[in-house]
Amino acid sequence: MASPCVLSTWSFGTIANAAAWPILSRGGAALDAVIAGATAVEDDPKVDSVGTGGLPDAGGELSLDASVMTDPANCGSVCYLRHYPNPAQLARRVMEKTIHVMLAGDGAEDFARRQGFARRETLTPHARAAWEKWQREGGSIHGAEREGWLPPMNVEERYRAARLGGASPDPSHDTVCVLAKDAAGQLAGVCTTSGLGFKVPGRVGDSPIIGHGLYVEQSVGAASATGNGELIMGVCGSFLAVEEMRRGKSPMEAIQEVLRRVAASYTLKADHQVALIALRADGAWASGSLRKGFSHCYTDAAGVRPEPGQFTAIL
Ligand code: SD4
Repeated sequence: MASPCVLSTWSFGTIANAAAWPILSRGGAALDAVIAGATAVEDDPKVDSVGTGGLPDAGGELSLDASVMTDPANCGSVCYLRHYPNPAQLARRVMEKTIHVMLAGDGAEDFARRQGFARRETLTPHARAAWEKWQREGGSIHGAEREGWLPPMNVEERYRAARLGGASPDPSHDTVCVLAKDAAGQLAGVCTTSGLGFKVPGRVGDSPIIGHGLYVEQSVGAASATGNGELIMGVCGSFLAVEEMRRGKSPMEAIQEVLRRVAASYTLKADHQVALIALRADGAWASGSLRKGFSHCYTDAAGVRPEPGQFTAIL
């Protein structure tokens, strides 16, 4: 019997792990556990970067992206999903009920309706107010299309600064990635987000794209990424991390290689952030980020560990 564990991103990873761990600890499947973890964060209206409560795009509309994976032949995703609050569950339906991997926009919404998902208002008054404030302060679709514009990012750090008495924080935008291993030794992963705050309408990031926001291969391991999707997509971040583990690297070395590749491939801006978590098939795991401010939550039979990321590439 394997030792079950679950690893997720950011401080709200504690919410994901609290929902996933009871499933794992009673011998349940990693896939059920990661979906339960993702759903718990999607359903928390206080998390303004995932599911209900997420910040909208520059046009004031909330669109959600998610992917789920257990192996190359078993993955699914949805992107640009509006009015349905649980993209991770819908991504699982795409994986299990269709011959396809990815559904987008209107088609994904029609599929959700046919699958019996309830259409709901997902934009909360709080998220709408944040968008209105952004507009009052000069934000616009035109501005969002401007070269050099950068959506609010790396915000946990700013929240911490604000709590310590600094200026009020920028709006948050962080993705929940959940990787788990169950008692049968099976791996599963999910990645779910509302994407970057006030993004250009129609923009889709790394999270729902297999190999970018998430990659899982049973015999090797799992990896998932968060941060500026545009930086993750150019290097196939999660696939690269799993590929490095396949070549014998530890989860930490694999993450470091991805971060090195990101730093070498882009002209980084001060606010750019990329972070990854990785879980190898034998249960070894790691987390790391380009810049400080990242945190993860790891849970196993010994308890819950909400901790800062283990490695920071640029101090
Ligand atoms: C995206 N990677 O849509 C997501 C956002 C994120 O921390 O993870 N923010 O680009």
